[in-house]
Amino acid sequence: MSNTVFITGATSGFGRAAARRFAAAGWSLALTGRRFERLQALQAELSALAPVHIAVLDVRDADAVKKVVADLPAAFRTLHTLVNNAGLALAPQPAQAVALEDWHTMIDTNITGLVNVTHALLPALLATGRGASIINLGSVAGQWPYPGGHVYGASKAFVKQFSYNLRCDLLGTGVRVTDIAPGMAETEFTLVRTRGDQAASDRLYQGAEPLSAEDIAEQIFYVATLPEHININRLEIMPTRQAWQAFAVNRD
Ligand code: NDP
Ligand code: 8X3
Repeated sequence: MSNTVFITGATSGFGRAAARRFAAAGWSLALTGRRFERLQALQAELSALAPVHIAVLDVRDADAVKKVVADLPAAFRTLHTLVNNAGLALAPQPAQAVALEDWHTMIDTNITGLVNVTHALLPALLATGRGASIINLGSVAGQWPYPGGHVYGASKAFVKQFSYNLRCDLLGTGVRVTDIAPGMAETEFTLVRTRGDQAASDRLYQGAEPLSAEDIAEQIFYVATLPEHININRLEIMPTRQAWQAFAVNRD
């Protein structure tokens, strides 16, 4: 029987590219996201390569997460890898200009959603034991501060620390945990962050040779298929053209 991967946010970007990467290797796919038409299209595209189960899921809804997990068909219940990918940034403005609702949406999705899914799938991962993986999508924003990062970066710092702490508790179970922390990658991420401003998204990536969704999917697949005795704790990846700047100083 093939290995099974459960991916959140499979309708776009890293999640969709990861679905394609695992399908190419013949893994069974449990794909979730809020946009049903995209899930359907992906299922139609990948079904020739691998078994594909799709389920509409908003990760913020703990009851819905439990139901999707309970309703997994028998063939998808022996879980090898969870890719906790669903997430978003909103409001690139300074903190003092951001609506509280946007902060709540990021916390509800990137933190609450991620723990909802992890909690619901931990029993299946523990049943698999050795070789199973939880792969969480963090970000460079969880490690390095920048203007406009406010709650987004803080939510990804949670992902990093939660991943490390899970490692401690799962020691001895065989279940691995990795925080994959990409830098600038061209997906629908900036379109979401700017609420649909395609020109702003294009400007950000133009000439920067950003990471692609496929670049990150390859890293996700790499982590999931390492020998069972290897755990990558955190994998931070930037485009060659991206780096840090000096501290900012406010002078009179
Ligand atoms: P995209 O916007 O292309 O994809 C985001 C995915 O998350 C979509 O499939 C979306 O699906 C899903 N999603 C968003 N909210 C929810 C929700 N409430 N419930 C379920 N699914 C949801 O962005 P990326 O592929 O770039 O982002 C994927 C992850 O990687 C995110 O966690 C992001 O923070 C992180 N990341 C992105 C970087 C980048 O530069 N692109 C860099 C570092 C990290 P749908 O709308 O159908 O629900
Ligand atoms: C997304 C990458 O650099 O916009 O997590 O924070 S960045």
